[in-house]
Amino acid sequence: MSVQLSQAHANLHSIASTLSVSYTCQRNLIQCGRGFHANSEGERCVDIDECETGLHRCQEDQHCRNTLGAHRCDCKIGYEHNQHTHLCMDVNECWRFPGRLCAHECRNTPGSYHCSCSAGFKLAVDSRSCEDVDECTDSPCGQECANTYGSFRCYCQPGYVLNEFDRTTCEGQACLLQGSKRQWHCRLVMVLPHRDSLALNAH
Ligand SMILES: [Ca+2]
Ligand SMILES: [Ca+2]
Repeated sequence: MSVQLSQAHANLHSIASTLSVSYTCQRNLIQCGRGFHANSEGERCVDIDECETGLHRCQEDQHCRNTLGAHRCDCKIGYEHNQHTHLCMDVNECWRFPGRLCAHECRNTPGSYHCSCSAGFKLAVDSRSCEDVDECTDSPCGQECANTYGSFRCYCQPGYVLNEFDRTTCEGQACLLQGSKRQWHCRLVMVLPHRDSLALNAH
């Protein structure tokens, strides 16, 4: 205890005995700047974690990040701070990175984006590339099917021709021997997709 402090202590003791009151010596409270507060011992200033204590001013769609003496409100992934509105706005990834995210088509969504493929293709496992659909696995042709990149083609066995309208049905004329007079007549045979056959008599 310094000489001055000892003298002050003696003076206080003298005054206290005169007034019949007790006293204790307390350390002066430390003064901390904005964003800081005194630690529990009152010895030093420590940072206030506004994110932990709920003192932040972040919106619900923002992430609070504590910094020394302050805090930040970061936008979530897929959003960015707009200087005019001061809000977190969705990033239109399709506009920002044209042709770089999706093999075929890109559709912007809130906070993200979605790739899709042209007809005849399906989205690959990486959710970006497009791969050919093998349409022949679903037997779309009356007779034969050939898968092609982005499409498929039907063709018919000898004696049959492909219907020029639906491009899947095979039509043929099979001549049949009928009766004892050995008369011939022909019937139109349509071979439809999924192996259903329809026979129409044609004389
Ligand atoms: Ca987006
Ligand atoms: Ca195909």
